[in-house]
Amino acid sequence: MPDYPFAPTWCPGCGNFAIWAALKNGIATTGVPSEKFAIFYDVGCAGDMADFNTYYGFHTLHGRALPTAVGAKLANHDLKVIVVIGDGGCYGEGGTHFINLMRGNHDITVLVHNNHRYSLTTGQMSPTTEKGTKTKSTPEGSIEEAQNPIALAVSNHATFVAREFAPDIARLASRITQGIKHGGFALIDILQPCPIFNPVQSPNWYRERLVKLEDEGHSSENLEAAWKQSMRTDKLPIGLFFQESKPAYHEQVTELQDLPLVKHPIETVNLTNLLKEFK
Ligand SMILES: Cc1ncc(C[n+]2csc(CCOP(=O)(O)OP(=O)(O)O)c2C)c(N)n1
Repeated sequence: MPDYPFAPTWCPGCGNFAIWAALKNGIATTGVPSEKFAIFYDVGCAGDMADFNTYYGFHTLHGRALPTAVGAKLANHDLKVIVVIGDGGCYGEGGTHFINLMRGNHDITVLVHNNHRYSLTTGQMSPTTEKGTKTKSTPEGSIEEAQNPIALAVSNHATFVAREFAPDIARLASRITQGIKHGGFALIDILQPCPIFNPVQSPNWYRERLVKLEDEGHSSENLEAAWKQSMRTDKLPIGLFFQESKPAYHEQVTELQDLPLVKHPIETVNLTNLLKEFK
């Protein structure tokens, strides 16, 4: 039996190694003690990070890392809450949760390990797979159009929308720090090479297409410009598409104004009067 935490089981060359390093670095740079973090891991190769980390956390299934993280944040909003999830989990299985977390501006940093495949299940198409791609589940080429998560987030009230490239660890780490400090919903869609189940979208494939938003004169305060950048097909922009400051969900709940829910005194509730209302 190996000592805990276990050594990573990811394949050689997997982008998850870089994201793992960037996450730990990004957390450390916030200066917030690590015991103040709670990380919610989804199913898949991305979520297997649960076995290799020593932060507080919870390993969930099929997109449910998102609502579970919301529950934890509302129970104890003193925590910094992070979700580690694949593109299949976030944009497919948990797609409706994803949409509603953005609408609520829940103060959660969502790291989507976007390898454009369901990789743990050995490379089936995911919502971000390009139309026409041959995978194990689409031997004649996928029929559906690919989802555009950045455009979806920009148009659906997300208050922090970023895309980064996994192998650029230092840049990703500082974006993660920024997302954690944002104080509202933060999406970081991370382009993650998967050399085994998606060898076409290799690090070099990405490098030929990436442009940095800051080199394009982009202002992250401009929603319309963020939309235009998110819809580009000539290049693949990385960086901060959009950020705005708005109250987070827990800041708008009257009962949570004074104290986190877990610190509220537990009082004996007399159910008699309450039950009378149902007679
Ligand atoms: C009920 C159930 N349905 C389906 C699966 C298979 N399954 C395991 S991981 C996964 C999705 C992983 O894809 P993604 O979220 O993109 O993460 P990745 O593995 O690529 O990091 C699926 C569908 C399962 N384990 N249980």
